[in-house]
Amino acid sequence: MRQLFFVFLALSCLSLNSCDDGDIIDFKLDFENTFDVCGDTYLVFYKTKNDPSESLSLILNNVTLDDILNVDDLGIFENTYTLSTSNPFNYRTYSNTTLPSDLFCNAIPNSEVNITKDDISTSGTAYLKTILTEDDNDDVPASIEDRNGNGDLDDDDTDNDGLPNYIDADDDGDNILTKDENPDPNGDGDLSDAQDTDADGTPDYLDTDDDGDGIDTRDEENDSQDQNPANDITVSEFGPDYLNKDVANLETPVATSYRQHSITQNYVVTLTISDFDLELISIDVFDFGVLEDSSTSETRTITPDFP
Ligand SMILES: [Ca+2]
Ligand SMILES: [Ca+2]
Ligand SMILES: [Ca+2]
Ligand SMILES: [Ca+2]
Repeated sequence: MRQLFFVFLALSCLSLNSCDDGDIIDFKLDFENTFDVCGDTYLVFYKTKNDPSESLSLILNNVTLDDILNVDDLGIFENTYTLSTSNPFNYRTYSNTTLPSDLFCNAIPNSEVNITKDDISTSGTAYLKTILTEDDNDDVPASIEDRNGNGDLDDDDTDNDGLPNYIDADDDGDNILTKDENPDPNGDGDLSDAQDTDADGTPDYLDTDDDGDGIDTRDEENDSQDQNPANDITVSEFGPDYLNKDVANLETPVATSYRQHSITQNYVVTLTISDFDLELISIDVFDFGVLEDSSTSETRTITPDFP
């Protein structure tokens, strides 16, 4: 847990702007560096703690979760909001020993909640920033998927299917997932031991003809043409035909489609509140932390256009 440390000043001290050491109260707010969100047509960003029970919350009207997850082409959303009576920032204390999980966003407030202090700021700004990162979870580190090594992940597309390698779960477009072609058998991040069935110097995950029999892997579907050559086995003791150079069937229909790809999406939403006017907290910039919400982890699927 990251401990947030504030120096609290008595209100009289703030107004006079001159206090001796005896007026400064050291005060620790033991909130986590994460926050939650709820609401539909408006959002409440909040964090709570117990012992003693306290909450920090920010309401933003006319903002939805979809809005703040709607990133641009660079995977970024950012916006600054002005605090007001309809966008207030609150610090509250409670006499309750523990706070209920449904403290906010209830049509009917929980009658058992007893607020002992409600400190509110209706001035200042809130800055929200969302950064989306995507990954193919293919066991190949993103740095290695930057095959031309220029630091730009978007211009590396080994199979030219429109999906850059770092989000392409089938890098050679052979309809066998990269992770199933054993790019890193011992999982140490060093791909020099990547599986290379035909020993042609091109690891299987980048080799369109894994057994070197002259028939492309994705065309070795002798049994079922379902964009999965792994389940086409003519001789069981030698495994799938795409890894068996002695099975090279020219009669099999060639592939006409790529398999569906899954791409995981992780949204990191951060909130910073500045220049607010709370009676109890004197700080110029408050790092509210990182949003923890199930909506920040998604998966999208795509089937690349077949050449
Ligand atoms: Ca690709
Ligand atoms: Ca990949
Ligand atoms: Ca391959
Ligand atoms: Ca074969």
